Amino acid sequence: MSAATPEAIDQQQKEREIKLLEERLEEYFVPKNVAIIGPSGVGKSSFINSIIASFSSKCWRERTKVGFTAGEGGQGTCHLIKTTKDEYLDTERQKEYPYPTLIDMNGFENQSTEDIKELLRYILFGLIPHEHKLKDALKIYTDGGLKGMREEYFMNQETLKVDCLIFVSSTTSVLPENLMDAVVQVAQKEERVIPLFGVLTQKDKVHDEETYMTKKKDFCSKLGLPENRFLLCTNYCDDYDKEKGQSRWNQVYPALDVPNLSFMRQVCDIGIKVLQNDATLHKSPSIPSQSQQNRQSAANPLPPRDPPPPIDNSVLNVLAFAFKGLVIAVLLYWILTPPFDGQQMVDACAQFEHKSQTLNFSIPGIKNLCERVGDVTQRQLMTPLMCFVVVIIGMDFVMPQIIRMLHRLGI
Ligand SMILES: Nc1nc2c(ncn2[C@@H]2O[C@H](COP(=O)(O)OP(=O)(O)OP(=O)(O)O)[C@@H](O)[C@H]2O)c(=O)[nH]1
Ligand SMILES: [Mg+2]
Repeated sequence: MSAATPEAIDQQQKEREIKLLEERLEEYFVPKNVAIIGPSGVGKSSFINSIIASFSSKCWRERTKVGFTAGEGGQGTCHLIKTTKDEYLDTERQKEYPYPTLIDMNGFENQSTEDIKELLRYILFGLIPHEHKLKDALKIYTDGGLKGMREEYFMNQETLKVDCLIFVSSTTSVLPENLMDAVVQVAQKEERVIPLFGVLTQKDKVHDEETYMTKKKDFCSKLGLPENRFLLCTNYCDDYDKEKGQSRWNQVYPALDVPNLSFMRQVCDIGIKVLQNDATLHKSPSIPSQSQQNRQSAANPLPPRDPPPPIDNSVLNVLAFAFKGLVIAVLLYWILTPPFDGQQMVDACAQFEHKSQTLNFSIPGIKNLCERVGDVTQRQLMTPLMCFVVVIIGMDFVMPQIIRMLHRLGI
């Protein structure tokens, strides 16, 4: 019997890794939102494409654009781009599992300034929508400061709340320590704590083991990463194709996929989750725009007043539910009102009863009707109807809290 080739062994390992990953994914239903961050050109988009290729048995495909963004005319990622499992998976069988939604982005220089941290907060809380240009957000800061940014983004829905953050750097570039500081500060030290992972790309360019080990140590200690949250990888790229003498668009490379899959098994673990996931970004009081402020101060140079207190989201929720209840009650009242005057019916029944007693006669149909006159005129129906409305609205309010509690308990 001939010995298995290294390629066949890699292929077997890849299949085993996919099986292990899917066993993890079986433990929950909603895909995790996994965001990839790092400075320009370190291989973030290449890493996302490599991860997607590792999930596939066919070939690598360009799912998010690769290319280093140098300056304004650069070729790389400019927008926040999400790629969902339905877009990247090859088979219907795989789509039944909650494979993660991968979020690619660009626009972060090696800085730990207020604008970078603020933008990062919005991203982590899901306030930045798919295909939004991140450089625009930073431009808003340049033009209108923190107030301008808040005005622009605070009212956005939390549509893409990040469950896990992967910081990417490369073995060949200087560690972006300032950006790493900003990420640790915003993702790990604020109320909502997001699991952080780290990737060093360009394993193929590591020639000096000692230099690499020093870099890896610094990278992991700065981000506070244990071994299971770190990956050294070679991405699917032109250099690797050249080395193999093959083209990635015709195949996958199981040797590259195996470590990626093993890493993604950690990322997708249900146990590695956000702390204080229900915390909301502190929404400060509405701030007038710069031009409004200028106009106001020119026309009316009053001393600044205390800002109004922030509107609590839960108060808004209660008001919304109360309004909904009111609308349902009014509609029910309108639908159930009989098409005749209830009071006239009551009077007629009283006269009928009086006459039937004095003249000693009875008409059974009318007698029965008059006995149920309260039902017909709704008086007795209103109390159960109101109870019904209160219970329905109460359930609307209570059910999300119960589901969230069960979710937190991991049920
Ligand atoms: N040799 C080698 N090259 C890589 C590797 N990963 C990425 N590259 C190359 O690095 C360049 C930049 O890769 P991208 O994936 O576009 O980097 P990015 O971080 O998304 O860049 P921006 O979107 O501009 O921030 C490309 O030419 C890739 O082919 C790797 O592991 N090894
Ligand atoms: Mg990119």
